[in-house]
Amino acid sequence: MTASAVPQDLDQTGPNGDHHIARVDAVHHGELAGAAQLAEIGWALHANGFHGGIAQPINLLQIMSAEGLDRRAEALLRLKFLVDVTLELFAPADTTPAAGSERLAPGAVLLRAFAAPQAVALLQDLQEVTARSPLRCMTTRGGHRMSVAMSNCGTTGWVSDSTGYRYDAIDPLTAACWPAMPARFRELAAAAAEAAGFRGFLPDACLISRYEPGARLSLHQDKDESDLDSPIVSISLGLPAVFLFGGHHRAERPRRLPLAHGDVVVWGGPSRLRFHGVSPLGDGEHPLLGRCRVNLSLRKAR
Ligand code: MD3
Ligand code: FE
Repeated sequence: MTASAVPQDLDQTGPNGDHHIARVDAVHHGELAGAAQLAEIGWALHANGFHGGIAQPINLLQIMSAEGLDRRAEALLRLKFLVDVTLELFAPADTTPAAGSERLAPGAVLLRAFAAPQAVALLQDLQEVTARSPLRCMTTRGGHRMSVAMSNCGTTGWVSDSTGYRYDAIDPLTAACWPAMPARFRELAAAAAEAAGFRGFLPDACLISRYEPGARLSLHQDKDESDLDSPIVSISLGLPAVFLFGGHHRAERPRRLPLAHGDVVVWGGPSRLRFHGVSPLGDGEHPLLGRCRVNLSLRKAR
């Protein structure tokens, strides 16, 4: 990468598909809005609150303060490098577009890497959401503390406490409404649903789940939503997990399905009420998220 290539790179949509577009897009935000946005992207890359990631915000803040805004091109170059290196670590060099789709069962479709090109932008959005409604481990009806930390965005959110599960417009932690659902979440979910054959999916709730090594989700059904005709769209980011895809009875042995960064699964139709869960997360280090996996599950709850 050469310094002179930077401004052009920033303004162009390159030839190599979605992956490149994502890079340009991520940097473009910074170019448009200057220092504050650059720092924000740094935070998104670092994914503050998700622990680790190689692009530490301190790097960007140092760049900004040491070199000042007159050195913005230089700062952007270095930011672009961070983004490139980060993405390259998990994206195979040439590919991403039109990630293949795989039908898992009637109504259940796996879209490999469907969200990968937008991962950085999704994490930026997520950062804003969790700044207002932080991730927290909820309590189950049985009084157990969940190993997965959760939050929500949208007009309603899934909550669990010792009295049981429900959807609620109010975050019990902040006593305020859940943050609005970022348009990008809604649009990506609608596009994934459409790709899986579900037209006009309009989610009103997004459950955000953070898994750290050892965290797991035992087999369960999602049936608190009043609209069971709509699918649930699930976006996986960060460390890979083994998803347990069961049947219509708890006793049925689940199929083990590895889900990686950027994978999107649409669960609808006859698969909507299947039992499912997540095996204990294995340890590892993801370039964007560090030692964790984040799942966004978009629902029509009302
Ligand atoms: C499969 N989360 O939060 S994605 C959950 O990967 C949850 O974090 C999992 O299950 C995760 O409730 C799975 C969402 C999901 C939702 C509904 C389903 C998967 C589903 C319904 C049927 C089959
Ligand atoms: Fe679930």
